[in-house]
Amino acid sequence: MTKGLFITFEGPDGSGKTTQISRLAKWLEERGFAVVCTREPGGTVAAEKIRDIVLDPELPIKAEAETLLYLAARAEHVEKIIAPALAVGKIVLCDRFSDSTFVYQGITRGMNLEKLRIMNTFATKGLEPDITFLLDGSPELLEARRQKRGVQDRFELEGLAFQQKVRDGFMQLAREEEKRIKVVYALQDLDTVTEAIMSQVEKIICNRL
Ligand code: Z5A
Repeated sequence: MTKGLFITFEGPDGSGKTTQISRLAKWLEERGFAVVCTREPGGTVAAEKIRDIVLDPELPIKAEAETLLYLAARAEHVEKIIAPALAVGKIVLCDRFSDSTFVYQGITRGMNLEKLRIMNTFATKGLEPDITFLLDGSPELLEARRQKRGVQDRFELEGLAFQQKVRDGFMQLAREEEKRIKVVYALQDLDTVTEAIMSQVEKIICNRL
């Protein structure tokens, strides 16, 4: 492929994004594609430092400041990692991106969505994913997975009502952008989820080659 492919993974915490990214990366690499796996907030030294701040449950931050920190991390990440990889034809698999801002800071925290979209475009210079996999599942069942992990970040401590708002927010975005955002039911066995994702990626790659 001459132009890279930008694939993002979204969904509630613990929905299996990280697991599916590593499975998809392995599958793509075995087929000879150059893959970059990355995450938000994070991906660069500065953005990882911002990650430590925004996910610290003992460091309360106002919604406005939190939003700006996520966007600052994204601006760094796009400029230094994502855009350069796409420019040389790599496939970028990113754990969360702009949709998380629209759901967590916008729909869930109540920041104005239109303003957020404008600020986000400033941070990304207009870069949008080619395809997004939304790993969806009921908050109660995902909560059981999260509890197994132990350590909780700022959002994990918010409770089930918050998680339901997050789920509804992602589904709202999926309805608005059904061509880009593919909903995959996360509470199936690992292989079934992976196959659903791989078949969509295969279709896109075949159309690009
Ligand atoms: N955030 C924001 O507010 N605004 C923004 O703009 C951005 C982010 C970019 C980042 O958290 C937080 O930042 C996030 C939103 C906010 N907060 N929340 N909530 P993070 O990066 O620390 O975590 P996360 O992205 O929310 O999730 P995660 O911990 O990385 O989980 P995951 O990647 O979705 O799941 P996993 O680690 O692959 O799987 C979780 C466990 O389930 C693990 O033990 C797996 O082995 C198991 N698993 C996965 N799939 C299956 C299946 N199919 N069956 C059985 N078990 C499974």
